[in-house]
Amino acid sequence: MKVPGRFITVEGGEGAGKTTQLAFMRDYLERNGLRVMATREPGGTALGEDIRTVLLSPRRDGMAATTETLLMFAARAEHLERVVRPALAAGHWVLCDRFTDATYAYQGGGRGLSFERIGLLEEWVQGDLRPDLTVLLDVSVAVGLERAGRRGAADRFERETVRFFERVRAVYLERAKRYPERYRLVNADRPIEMVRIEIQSILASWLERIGGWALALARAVVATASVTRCQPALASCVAADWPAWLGQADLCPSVGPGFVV
Ligand code: Z5A
Repeated sequence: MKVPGRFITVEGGEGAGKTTQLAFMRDYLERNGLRVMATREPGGTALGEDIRTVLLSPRRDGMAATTETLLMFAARAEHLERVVRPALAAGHWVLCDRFTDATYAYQGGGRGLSFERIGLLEEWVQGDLRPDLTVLLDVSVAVGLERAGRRGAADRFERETVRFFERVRAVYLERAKRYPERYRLVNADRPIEMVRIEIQSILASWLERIGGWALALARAVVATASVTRCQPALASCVAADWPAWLGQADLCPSVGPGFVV
């Protein structure tokens, strides 16, 4: 029987609060009896994290938009093959900080790469895999940049202009309108707690909607899972623990088809 893992992505501009809210989301889903794996893009695998370092390094200033896009999808291919698909197949609910919507927003909107080309890569790398739910934290550019600015040295993206981030935001909003079934739009200009409460209510009604046998089966999977050596590494992966988790994943080459319940 197919195990009902679900794929949830969190998107938003610079400083939208994705990392902060993703930790709350994970906690909420786990309290609802679900097995959750949190991850991020670009990254989520040892190779993906190396690619991320290249992509974010200010030393790579001036990287061609095509190169940037292909690197995003190279990291994604690795992430899907080694982490996301196996986790979904094993019944995990995968919570991902950014996914392909970010490519449409940043490389499409921000850099001006054609959406058709991004669509071709999406088909090639993902096949028919798309997020089941995408929470878009919409933050005004000034507020987001101010928050991100508190963090110290800016990465290669954070050095972009306000107009770049306005284009990114516009594409996210267009996509939210275009895919209302999948997207939930949240005003992230508000305080952390208010955003958290709204996301919790979104998750609650989404769980309610899924309901029935799918949710019961997902919970049963958690209750009856026979834990393999690799599973704790996946299950305990939280945004703040990426380096630790990646270290463990490296020790677990069987995170993949051998990852079974
Ligand atoms: N990128 C791409 O171009 N194409 C792609 O396909 C993909 C990614 C997948 C790295 O992503 C870069 O990769 C990203 C796009 C590009 N570059 N940019 N920009 P990332 O997600 O790792 O990097 P990020 O967007 O820079 O994340 P971030 O700045 O860390 O933002 P965040 O995770 O959304 O925010 P946070 O860490 O939760 O919060 C930031 C600070 O604000 C922190 O001090 C919080 O306490 C504070 N905060 C959060 N929420 C609030 C609220 N509501 N009120 C007040 N303060 C808040």
